[in-house]
Amino acid sequence: MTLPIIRVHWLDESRAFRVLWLLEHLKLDYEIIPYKRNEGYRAPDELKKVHPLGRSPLIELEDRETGKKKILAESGYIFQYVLQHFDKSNILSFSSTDSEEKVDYFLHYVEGSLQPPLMIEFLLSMVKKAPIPFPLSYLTGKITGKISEKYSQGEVKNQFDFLEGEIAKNGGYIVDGKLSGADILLSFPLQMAFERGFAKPVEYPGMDKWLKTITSVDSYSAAKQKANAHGGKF
Ligand SMILES: N[C@@H](CCC(=O)N[C@@H](CS)C(=O)NCC(=O)O)C(=O)O
Repeated sequence: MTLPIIRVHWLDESRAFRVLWLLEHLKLDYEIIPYKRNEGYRAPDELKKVHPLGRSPLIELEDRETGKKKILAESGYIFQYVLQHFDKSNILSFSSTDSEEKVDYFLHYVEGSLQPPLMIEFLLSMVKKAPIPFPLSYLTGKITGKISEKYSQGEVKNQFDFLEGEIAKNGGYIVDGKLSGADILLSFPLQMAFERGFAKPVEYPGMDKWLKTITSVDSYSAAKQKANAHGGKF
């Protein structure tokens, strides 16, 4: 089967990095179409010409014979599609259906359950850091602190405890003792959470070790190099 031309609409400093890593790991040829964040740290408007929501990642698949193009959005769906259609030598796949189903679950879990409380913590931290004059800063500090305390902080802990347990049960990986698309997709929110101080690596030694292990593969460095060559700050 001839593979289509794969183009990644890649936003710098974003979760789109995982798609580069996935494609590198599967040794697929692909092109990168880079976008820089604007002064408000949002994606530039050009991305809306590719998909109405204007978010990244997006992948564009072009049939080499007919020239017909397809745009795929949503990281979990992009992963599922790429793994299903392009991992023909089963580099990241499992022979067991149960394991494959677990991977699918995590591909939905990352954006559906893990990302929302992390996003809330991120937004609250931005408000805390904003140059708001006193006494308004006192008030916003109290409100953000309460939202974090009543919901997002506890929810992040809930998610992290769950993932620490999964890694312990699965031989140091998310699913059944080997690197899969689930590990690659989970890497970004967990790296960000540690970097931003929403969780501490010492409290999650399994996850800390897991991150070091999975990011030590060649495909990770190769994806970083590609991102850097396109002006990436990662
Ligand atoms: N659920 C989507 C989220 C996509 C998304 O929000 N991407 C961010 C990059 S981290 C983005 O494009 N942000 C720019 C913006 O919102 O303007 C996915 O999993 O792909």
